Amino acid sequence: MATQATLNDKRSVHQSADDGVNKDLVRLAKRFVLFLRSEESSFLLADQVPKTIERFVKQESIPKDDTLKSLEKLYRGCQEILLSGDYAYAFLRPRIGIKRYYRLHPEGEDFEPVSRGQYLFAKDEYVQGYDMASKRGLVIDFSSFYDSFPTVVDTNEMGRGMTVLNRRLSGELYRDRDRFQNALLKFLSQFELDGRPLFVNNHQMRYETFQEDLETTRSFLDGHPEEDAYEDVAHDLRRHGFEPGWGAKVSDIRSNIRLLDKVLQSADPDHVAGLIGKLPLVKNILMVSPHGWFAQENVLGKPDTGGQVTYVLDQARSLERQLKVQFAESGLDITPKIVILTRQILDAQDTTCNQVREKVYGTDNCWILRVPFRNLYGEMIPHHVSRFQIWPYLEVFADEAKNAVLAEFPGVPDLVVGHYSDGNLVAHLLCEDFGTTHCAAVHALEKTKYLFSDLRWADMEHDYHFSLQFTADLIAYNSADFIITSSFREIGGTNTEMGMFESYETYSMPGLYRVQSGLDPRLARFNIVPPGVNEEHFYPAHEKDRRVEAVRQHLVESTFGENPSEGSVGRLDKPDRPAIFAMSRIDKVKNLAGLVELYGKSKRLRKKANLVIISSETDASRSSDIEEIEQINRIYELRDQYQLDGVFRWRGARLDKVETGEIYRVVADMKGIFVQPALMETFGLTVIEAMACGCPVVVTCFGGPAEIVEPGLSGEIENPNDHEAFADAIYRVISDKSVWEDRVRNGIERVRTAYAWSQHANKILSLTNLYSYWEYLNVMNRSSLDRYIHTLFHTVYRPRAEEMMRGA
Ligand code: LCN
Repeated sequence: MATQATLNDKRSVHQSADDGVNKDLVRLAKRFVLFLRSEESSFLLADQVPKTIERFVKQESIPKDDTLKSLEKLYRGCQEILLSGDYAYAFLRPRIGIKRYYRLHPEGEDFEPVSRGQYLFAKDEYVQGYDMASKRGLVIDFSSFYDSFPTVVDTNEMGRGMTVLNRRLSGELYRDRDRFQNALLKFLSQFELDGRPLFVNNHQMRYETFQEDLETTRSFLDGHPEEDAYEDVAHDLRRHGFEPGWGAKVSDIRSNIRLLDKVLQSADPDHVAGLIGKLPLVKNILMVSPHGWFAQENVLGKPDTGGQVTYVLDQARSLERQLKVQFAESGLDITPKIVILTRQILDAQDTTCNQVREKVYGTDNCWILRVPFRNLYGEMIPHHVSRFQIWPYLEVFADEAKNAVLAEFPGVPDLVVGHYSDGNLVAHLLCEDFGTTHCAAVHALEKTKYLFSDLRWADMEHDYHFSLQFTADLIAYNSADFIITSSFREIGGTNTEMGMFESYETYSMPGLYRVQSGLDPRLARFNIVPPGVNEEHFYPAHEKDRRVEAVRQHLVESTFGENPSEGSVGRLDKPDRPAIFAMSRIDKVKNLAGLVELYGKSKRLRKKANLVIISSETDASRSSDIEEIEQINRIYELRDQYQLDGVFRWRGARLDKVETGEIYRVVADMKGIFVQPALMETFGLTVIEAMACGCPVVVTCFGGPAEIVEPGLSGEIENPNDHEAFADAIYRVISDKSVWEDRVRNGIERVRTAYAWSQHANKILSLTNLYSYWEYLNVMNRSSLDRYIHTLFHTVYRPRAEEMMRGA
């Protein structure tokens, strides 16, 4: 089959003055390949390519002429170069959304385009040798299922899936007007409340007959006082086929019915979104988040437990709030219900993770529901299981959860929101049974976090089990009706960095399978829906009358004082100096050790400010997590190496939400700064929380934080591997009062305008309605895709999970 890559790649990889082969460039590229062979570097990753070219130029005394410029241009954005067999292969990604694969033979006259399949073969050959690589194996290719599914053309529209889908499908369907009009009426007539129809009654399933009723109703409403309630017009509306749900007041009912008329007549995508997106179609929601420790207190900072828990709880609260508003505005007396399904951990330590049911604080009807993991013999697993080890438990968990969930709702939920890879796999299994719309929230994809996690999966399998996780990702994210991410980068990356989802498009796990088309980041399924901040806890430091003095004082003493809380390390000689503050788990990827090192190296930072870190643990002997132990030990080494006594405080604590908001404000009171130095961060909720509290931020350039912060305006963005640059950025802000104040002001404003939970919840509800609607019209031809996904689960995922369980 001709893949997209071969079709795209007909044009030449380079251009010369006469538009023919640029012989000088090919010659130079071949010399570069010989140089690689002599260096014995047979695999270069994106960040190594420019450095290697630099070395090549220096060592080989390459003239800095136009040919060299062309070579540098050719390899700009190059993701991989590998030497395999006689050839050198390159995966070029000149900009977002564009991928090309080429190879060059030492005696070749030009670069040769290769298909994705050939490229993956070369990678396998590189890892396994020719004989193994040429054996028949499993090839995964989802592309044919999406032949008729809308994709974005302009890469700027990546992540605006709903807009693209609406535009395409509205246009297409309107060409078949009859079908569109009747289908919309039929769609609306399927909703009911306690056995009574909503919106339109099922006598109104044909537009021809409905049209007259619509016109009569419109003029009837036009003549009615705007402030009258639904009850005043209910009888007349019903006579013409209109049931409750259009509004609580005549003014709302009138504008919604006008909109319905417009949609039926024109299928304009904005009207479709405006009408269907706003209708109260969802009342019961299931959220699935088995990841980490899930509870409302004492869990943040425990292994695998951070922003996701905060996100899920706040999302549940905001969804309930918006559902209530929606029902009130539509005149419907409905109490929505939200259930968060997570795992039960019997050895709950100081948490409530052993409780089966728990009410979510500040809600009327949101519940946490816990179901245990079980071993081969059906016995409960009492302890927490790391995110890398949970794969064998999920199918049985989903089966048991199914009955527990059904006991919570009157029927099946109207929407299932899966969270992270494990939650989305379970959400997929449940939705297969329920037939419910599946919204997938991502939080993190591990693939780009770990170098060679696909190619070298076999070496890492014992600790990480990526074969299961990446298969689960392919299954769950292909099966979800729509995917929400917090940032663009998660989908399409940047001009130099691959998007997290993009990395699932074409990859190989040698010996397991080759993925020729896994997840296409251009599909109109991806929607950027950033989270918000909880305004109750995260508000600016200058709002003094909202702050609780006792909490402030306690935090000052326990974090900065002479007698800090138990588990704290280090002394502060001048506790009132500005603090360079960081707070996170101690995973390697969070890079707290990198922060200690760059602070230790910078004399002027040490002179100006203290380094203050809060993480859940400071004592390696109390941890059982390998990465955590390694990182803790490394921080102690660095503390000694740079003699940080007197300027470094490391507090081992898990703060609750009240304290978390207040600690950022305390840091702001001291004219300090919050830093986020992660080597990769999907979004970075802590960044928006700190900004909302009036704490300036310096953040990593890798991942979501770089999309939150507008550099030089609402914060600074730097490469945390470049210690000097990162330290300079911190210094710039803390050493200049006006810069500091400027960042505070702009940071607060940025969060206020761009990150609100109410917007988030509204968007999810309207996406749910719209995707369910298009799905209902069967424009996506899902059944063959579903069968392929089902096969993948049963032939790849399940046997591997069973094998892992037997080995556990
Ligand atoms: C997981 C992460 O790694 C963070 O970057 C996010 O802020 C969090 O989940 C919430 O989505």
